[in-house]
Amino acid sequence: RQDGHRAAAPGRVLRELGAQVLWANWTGASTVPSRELYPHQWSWDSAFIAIGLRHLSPLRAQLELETLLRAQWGDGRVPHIVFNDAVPLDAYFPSPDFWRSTTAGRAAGAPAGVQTSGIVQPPAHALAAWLVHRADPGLSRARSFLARLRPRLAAWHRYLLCARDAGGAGLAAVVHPWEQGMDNSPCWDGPLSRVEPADPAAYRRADLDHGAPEDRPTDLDYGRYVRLAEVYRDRRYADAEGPGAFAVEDPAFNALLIVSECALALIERELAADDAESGDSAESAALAESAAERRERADALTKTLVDRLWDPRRGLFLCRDLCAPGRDGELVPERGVTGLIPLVLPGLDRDITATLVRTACGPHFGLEGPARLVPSYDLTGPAFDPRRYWRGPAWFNTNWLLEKGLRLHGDHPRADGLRDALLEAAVTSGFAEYVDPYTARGSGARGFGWTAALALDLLL
Ligand code: 9WN
Repeated sequence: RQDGHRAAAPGRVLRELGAQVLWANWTGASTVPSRELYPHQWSWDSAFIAIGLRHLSPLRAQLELETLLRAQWGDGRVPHIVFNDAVPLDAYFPSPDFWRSTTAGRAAGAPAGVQTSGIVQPPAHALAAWLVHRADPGLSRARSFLARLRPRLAAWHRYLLCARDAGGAGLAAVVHPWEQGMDNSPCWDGPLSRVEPADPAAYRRADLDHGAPEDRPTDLDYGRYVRLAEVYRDRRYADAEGPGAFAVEDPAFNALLIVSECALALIERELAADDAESGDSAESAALAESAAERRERADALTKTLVDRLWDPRRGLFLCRDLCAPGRDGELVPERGVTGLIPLVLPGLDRDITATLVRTACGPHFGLEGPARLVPSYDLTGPAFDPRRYWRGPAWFNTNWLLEKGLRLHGDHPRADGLRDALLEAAVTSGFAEYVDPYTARGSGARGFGWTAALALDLLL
């Protein structure tokens, strides 16, 4: 299937192939990223998958988000993995017995009826919920989809904005590279270097049963991931004691939080209008006020993002390593695609958006040549590797976000070019997990959930 469908695959063929992937990965209540490599539900994958699934089945797209949010913890966190009990324990590492959500997670309010991880992933969910609602507002109202999800989304954002404000400036910090979602990005090499790796004999990497070692993070990276997760678990997932050995303010994570705050404001305005229509004026006024506060918060957070993470010299946002020496830690001098993602923000200064587009098109990311898709890391950087996961390959979710950002700021020709390149790479690679940024040759899993979903979204 890999190279069987050429660039000009008509929309109908692409839609059918993308739908086949999403149907094959559907488990009855949610979608796995990949049957082999990732056989459970992942948090930000589900958000992107719901955005595509809404075009095929608005009901399934609603269920996708509902299933994830049912696994929310009492403190508001949405776990990065919701485990499927029917899958053998050794199919994925770390498995539920590692995270111990129902015991170690109890103090933080982990739910009893489902096993989850204890860390989070980027908050794209309110954005997804809004888009899913818009796909079929009648069905959404009939199932009270937004009304049921809103309190959960609000608690999720509150958790990130309060419990995760490790830097004290208002931005959310991630405490593990898996939380940011770009696991082995060179942006983490510095912050991770202080982490003592766990003993490799104490665990088995199930990912290497399905993924080529040269495509995946190294054993040294894994040792550090495991150590960080163990320490957080053994502290019972408590955030109040302050960050452990790793705490980073990340541009993409916070940009998605801001975009989702704006989406949650739209959700609240919609619900306020419904309440006004049904005569509940007190509830309607409360929702409208909350929506207005969220808009203001989104503007304030955008300013903070610029103050704390913008690097005018490099022309992109950087990660802030909060555990580095100094009162505010230090900016990490690596160019990762995370630093371009704030292009999705509606409230960014024109100068900054123009600079971000220049950076995306320039030698470091090569959007106007030589790259076909925007790489995950600086093409000229010392750590660049076109095969290894988040150290160079191009990913479909980050490119989809950049396509949205270009379009939002009125750059339709570039957005069209990126969309066409994404669609071509998705279909010719068999909906690969990631591709070589120069050749668009696929690597990692095939039939990958968000690749199919976001291609469907771009088609329509
Ligand atoms: C760890 C599921 C996830 C994505 C991440 C991606 C990868 C997991 C892994 O797969 O991470 O969470 O086992 O490598 O880096 O972004 O959500 O697709």
